[in-house]
Amino acid sequence: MSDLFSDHATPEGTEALADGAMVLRGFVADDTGVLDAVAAITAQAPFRHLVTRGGFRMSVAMTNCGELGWFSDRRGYRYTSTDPGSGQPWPAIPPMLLQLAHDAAERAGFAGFKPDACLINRYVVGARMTLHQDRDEGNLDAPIVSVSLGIPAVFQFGGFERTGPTVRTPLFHRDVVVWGGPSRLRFHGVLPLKAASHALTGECRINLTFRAAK
Ligand code: MD6
Ligand code: FE
Repeated sequence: MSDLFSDHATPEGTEALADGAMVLRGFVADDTGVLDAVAAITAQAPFRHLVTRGGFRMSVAMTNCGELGWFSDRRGYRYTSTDPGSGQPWPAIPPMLLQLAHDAAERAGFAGFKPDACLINRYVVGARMTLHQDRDEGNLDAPIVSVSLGIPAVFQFGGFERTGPTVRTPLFHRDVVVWGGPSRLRFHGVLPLKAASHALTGECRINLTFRAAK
């Protein structure tokens, strides 16, 4: 993968996916710290399976922290300032997660990233995310920082239309994808998870995506 864009110099331990999109391999130093933070968030705002506008139950379970949280129901997709399940504000983004997102963005060349939304996804074996664009955010100049923990997944990314060629890369425990600039609106998805187990998460994958949504 790293010689796909061999004319683009990338920092040590990083792999360019496209112009403005890269994987930072093993970037998460404190994996248990991140998972403890996720556990504290889900104690307040539990994982749940959202439905799409079309009425399909998503295979990935979701929750959020931050001033805004991503939500979907029969009325469609949107960001909300409260958890529709409880009526309470989404839990705040813990400082250690803000720091992680900021540092990953900086490492990828996006200085000063201050996310106000963090979508947390939980995948079990067989769960997947079909090709989509992340375009509901107010600030498309800011990148997205995406943290992978637990069992591996295959990330799929394409161009600016749903159809057309895609490239695939595995994402492992502690990898971070940073995605912005000219790649910010690329279609991407996650293939159905294969059976596996991880010492810290069991048979699941936890993904956190940090955005500037306001
Ligand atoms: C996932 N990630 O990795 C889903 N979106 O589970 C995303 O949808 C995503 O990883 C935008 C940028 C990076 C991502
Ligand atoms: Fe996405």
